[in-house]
Amino acid sequence: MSDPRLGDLLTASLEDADVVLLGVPTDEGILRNGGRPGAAEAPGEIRAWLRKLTPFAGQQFRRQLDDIRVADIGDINGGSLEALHNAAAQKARELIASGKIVIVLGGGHDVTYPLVRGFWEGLQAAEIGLINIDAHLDVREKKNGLHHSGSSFRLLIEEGIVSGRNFAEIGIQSFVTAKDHFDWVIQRGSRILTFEDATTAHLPNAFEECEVAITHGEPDFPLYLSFDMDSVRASDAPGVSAPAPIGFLAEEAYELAVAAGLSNNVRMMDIVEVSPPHDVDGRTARLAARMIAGFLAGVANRVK
Ligand SMILES: [Mn+2]
Repeated sequence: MSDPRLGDLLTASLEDADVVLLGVPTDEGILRNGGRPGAAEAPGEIRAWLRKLTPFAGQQFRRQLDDIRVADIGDINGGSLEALHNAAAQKARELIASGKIVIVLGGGHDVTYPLVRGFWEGLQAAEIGLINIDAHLDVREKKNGLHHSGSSFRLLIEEGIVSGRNFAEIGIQSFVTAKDHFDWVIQRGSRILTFEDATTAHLPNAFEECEVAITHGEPDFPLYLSFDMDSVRASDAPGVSAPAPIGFLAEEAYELAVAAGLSNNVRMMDIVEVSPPHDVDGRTARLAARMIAGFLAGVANRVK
């Protein structure tokens, strides 16, 4: 009997791959934002759990993970945070321009700013859509002139990389969000689906509702999904920089990842803020690994 593992399957060459896995290990942007470091260890830890999973997504799926080709091209390293961000943007640009679906393992949430910039440049599309699943809005201003883990979405909108009407945030929580920041996002014409709003609906429907809203129902509207693991409640995801007592269940985070994988529009996804030194029994990294597997199952079963 054969019992293959994803570790045996994440071996496609970059040229042949449908999906590319990339790590951006850094927690410098979290430190700049006053948070707890540790996210620099996340890509290695998430990969270790991912490699142990089987490619069998379940009988509810027509195709399994061995029906797609996935290349793990390792981590981006080096230098100052700005140098790392530039290298990440360059890599995202190249991979997206060559038609790959890209999954990025952060890193703090600051990495989303250069990655979306690279995504936009690589596509050479007039417009892109962006969904952030997060407890926080992450639209703070720079600190001392420097970008940090709480400012990615402000920069992306202010620099015109994403227009406000093409941006949505899902899972935003009470009492960790400044009203001025909330108002700023709404004034940009963006959509906020709070944690309370999102959990009243079946979550995959909430994702699709946001997708339809920000892509204006147009087919082939390229979409980037950013998933901050602190949107999951701390009992299910203790290993993050900013744990939250309230948040999505592990199952809900998994279902959101599957929904994103199934969407033809989603060309790139990041999972950020996992912090292995604060984790309990690898719970958070294991959940991130399951979410990546779920996203891959969705990709394998896309209806083209
Ligand atoms: Mn965030």
